[in-house]
Amino acid sequence: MTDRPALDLAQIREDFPALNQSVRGKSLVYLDSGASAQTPRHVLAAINKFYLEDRANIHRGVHVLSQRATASYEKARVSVQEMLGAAESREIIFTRGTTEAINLLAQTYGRSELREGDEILISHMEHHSNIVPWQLLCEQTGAKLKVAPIDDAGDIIFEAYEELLSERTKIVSIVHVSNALGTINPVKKMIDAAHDKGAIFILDGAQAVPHMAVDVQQLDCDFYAFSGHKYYGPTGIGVLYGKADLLQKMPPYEGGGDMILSVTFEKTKFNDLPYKFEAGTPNIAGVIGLGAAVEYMTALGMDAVSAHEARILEYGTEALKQVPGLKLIGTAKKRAAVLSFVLDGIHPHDLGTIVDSEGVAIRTGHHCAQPVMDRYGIPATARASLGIYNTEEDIDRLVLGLKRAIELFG
Ligand code: 7TS
Repeated sequence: MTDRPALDLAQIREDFPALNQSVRGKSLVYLDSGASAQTPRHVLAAINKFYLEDRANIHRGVHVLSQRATASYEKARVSVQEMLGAAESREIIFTRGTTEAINLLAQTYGRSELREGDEILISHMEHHSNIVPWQLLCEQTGAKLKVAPIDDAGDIIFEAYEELLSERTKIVSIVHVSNALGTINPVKKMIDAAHDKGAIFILDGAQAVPHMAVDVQQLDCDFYAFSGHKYYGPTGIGVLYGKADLLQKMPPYEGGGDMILSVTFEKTKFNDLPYKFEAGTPNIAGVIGLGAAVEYMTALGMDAVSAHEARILEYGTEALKQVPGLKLIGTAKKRAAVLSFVLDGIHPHDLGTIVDSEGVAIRTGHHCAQPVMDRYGIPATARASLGIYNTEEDIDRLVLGLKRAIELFG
């Protein structure tokens, strides 16, 4: 652990225009990057350039603008490939986000590979987008959904996970970092255990990619999904990484333009990877913006990002522990970027409203992880989630807001 932040926080905060504003008469403190992060100028400039100079459709024009747009789009794919450590750029599929990536897997890989009696294993800390697509698939195929339990701290109980794995397990789909608890799962050993039983392993990396270096080849996961908007990129864009041999044998998700080589009424020949999974005109500006986000984060260095956020998380954990009546939900051994909590006698929604009146943005609710709330016997939590631009002062402002809530309700 370094003593001084390797990130230039003043410069970073300057890079994010939205942070430099007042809300409710106070300077904004943004502690909701887990829901959606802010956008740096570098990303805004790339999107602007596309719309101002290069706007055209991709993969189909001989003219200059189309060629420029295509080049920027495909350059972004290579940037994402390098960022994830994927072997080939054709293993990077652009989707609308994590949600679409997981639905794509359920409806293509899942529907073609699973039979009645097969099993899908998830965990008790999944986001709804890594639960519901599998429930739909179970209804369609007769497969069964199994759930690995978590302990009171919010760690997966590894022995129970191992016991749930069997020859019947065909798919394991697990969150890399929990959005509701902050738990960083021990995914390498979970992946190895799943592979030993012949199952494929999907990682939901929505809350991991913004906070830590990820290497899909080193992890040896079969698929990896994340969303651009939590990674300082645009909304409406995300990524599905998949091993080429698996993607190749999967049927397409949607039919349409760009995903075909030839079409007759008798027979359509599908395009090669990655285009087989990118039907229709894609979110070109979104992809280009995501590519710029990769450039921005790579220049900062993910090790520096992780070290900075770990320091703020530790500071925040200690600060929140001092607040009377506050209970942290999620105290796993390894955590990233999330401070989820409840406060005696004050509903999380009231807490959220009061700290908002102090200019502090946090999220309250079940965070699309209702089973996590059920596990702790609570309807909701208040959640402060960190990004690269957060500082100790942001935490101090949150604590002041919480104290104000206690004054009002206490
Ligand atoms: N998986 C995880 C772990 C998430 O945190 C989210 C979004 C998703 C999947 C879905 O991502 P999407 O971009 O496709 O919507 N999580 C949150 C959150 O914690 N607060 O708002 C959205």
